[in-house]
Amino acid sequence: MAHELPALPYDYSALEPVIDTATMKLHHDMHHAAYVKNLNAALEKYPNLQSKSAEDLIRDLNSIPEDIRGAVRNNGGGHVNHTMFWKIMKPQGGGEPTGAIAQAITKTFGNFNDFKTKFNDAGVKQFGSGWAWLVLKSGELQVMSTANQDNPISQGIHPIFGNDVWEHAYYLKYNNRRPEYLGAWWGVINWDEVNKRYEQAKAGK
Ligand code: MN3
Repeated sequence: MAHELPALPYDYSALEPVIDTATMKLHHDMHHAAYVKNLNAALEKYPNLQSKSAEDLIRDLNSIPEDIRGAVRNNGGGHVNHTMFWKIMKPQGGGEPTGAIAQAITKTFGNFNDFKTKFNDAGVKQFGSGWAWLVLKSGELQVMSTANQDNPISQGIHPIFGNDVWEHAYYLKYNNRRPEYLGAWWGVINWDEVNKRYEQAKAGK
């Protein structure tokens, strides 16, 4: 069963003005599609790996044959990361966190604003391409960043949500102003989905 590009759960224009329509089209239809295509191509000569989920493939990269390990890391990671990314955003999202994640953020970071500052800082300081993350590591919330399409699950860490700081995610609208993109992005976050992912992380999934 080949990996498939998931449909966006809303229109290309639904996250305007935070994320512009042209960026959404390119990002989903070209970038994410390419990760899926390249992941499938890498798995072509390894039928026994084709039934594994993308998450399972990147969870234990050492078990992936060396000749496709880099391709699986980059494209499997790209597929997992973007599949998450579309879901943790929504039109008319944003606002203060809700539910269990709200309490956990306050407990760990003091308040939502201090958490946002820390998260945005991780995104700004990620040199080149990568992601900023809120993760659950050994039962504790933590902010981290990864390079390229690396996902925390390859390090045994549960990703709760991440923001894409590759230039393709913001350059058309924000040009080189990554901090402005990171600040505006909180206006589309989907706290219901984040809470779902927090529960899954706590359950060790
Ligand atoms: Mn991207």
